[in-house]
Amino acid sequence: MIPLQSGVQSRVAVFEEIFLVFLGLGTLVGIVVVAYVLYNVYKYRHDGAEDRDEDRPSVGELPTGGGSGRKLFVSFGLSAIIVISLIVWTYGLLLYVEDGPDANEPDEEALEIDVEGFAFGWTFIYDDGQGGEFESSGEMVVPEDTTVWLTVTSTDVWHSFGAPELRVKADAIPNEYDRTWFQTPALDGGEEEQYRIECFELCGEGHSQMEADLVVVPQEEYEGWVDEQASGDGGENGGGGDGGNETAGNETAGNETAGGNETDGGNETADGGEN
Ligand SMILES: [Cu+2]
Repeated sequence: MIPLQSGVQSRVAVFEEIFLVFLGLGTLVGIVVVAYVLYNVYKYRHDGAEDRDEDRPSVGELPTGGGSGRKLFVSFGLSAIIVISLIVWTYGLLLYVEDGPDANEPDEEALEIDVEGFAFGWTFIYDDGQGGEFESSGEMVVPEDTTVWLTVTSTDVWHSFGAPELRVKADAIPNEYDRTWFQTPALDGGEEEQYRIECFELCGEGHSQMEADLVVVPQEEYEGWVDEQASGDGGENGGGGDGGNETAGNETAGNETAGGNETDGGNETADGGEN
């Protein structure tokens, strides 16, 4: 799912790159260190002879370093260069993840979706393109090869929106609006792809069922879905009303139990800024 036509680097690709570079360098350093240790173990092995090798180190002896500390200086300098470049490089990539791919030039094609967490489910609010909006409950449908921006909040207690496979996570806190983004993959042969959305903040007894599907579909299919949603019972706000036009039968079950727990909200909103 890495190849993208739009040339936007996805979060998945960024984190994979960071992981592989650190894994590669770590492995390299490990090999050098272990090889050097083994070389010395072999060089100074006990061969039964009693003669004292001139350059054999003895217990408690301090290393003297060759060439007036040049060896030490070079190894320190090299390590510093590697570590500092890694920090700068990683920081740059993380800034890209923070700011999004359209930080410099706004992406007109980007899709905006508002996400509302509630005990225990997710509502996705879309712009219908005609000045109105419609809701999808339990299923976030998005077109392929597109940058999707989310504004995440909660209507009751603290939740955390996450789509692990897309490396997306955002706080869902009442009256706070956390922005995050992800890039949908270009679909191979028009087959839709599905990812899971979960809650990552223990929020009550229904927490572990607080899931939704993120479905990536071809562009035309997405447009058809938007028309269908917008013309269906668009504009209706009742929580129960949305369940009907969705395929997400299991999600509606979760929503229903939410009603009874709404009162929990009071004590949760009381505590101020965490993280
Ligand atoms: Cu939760």
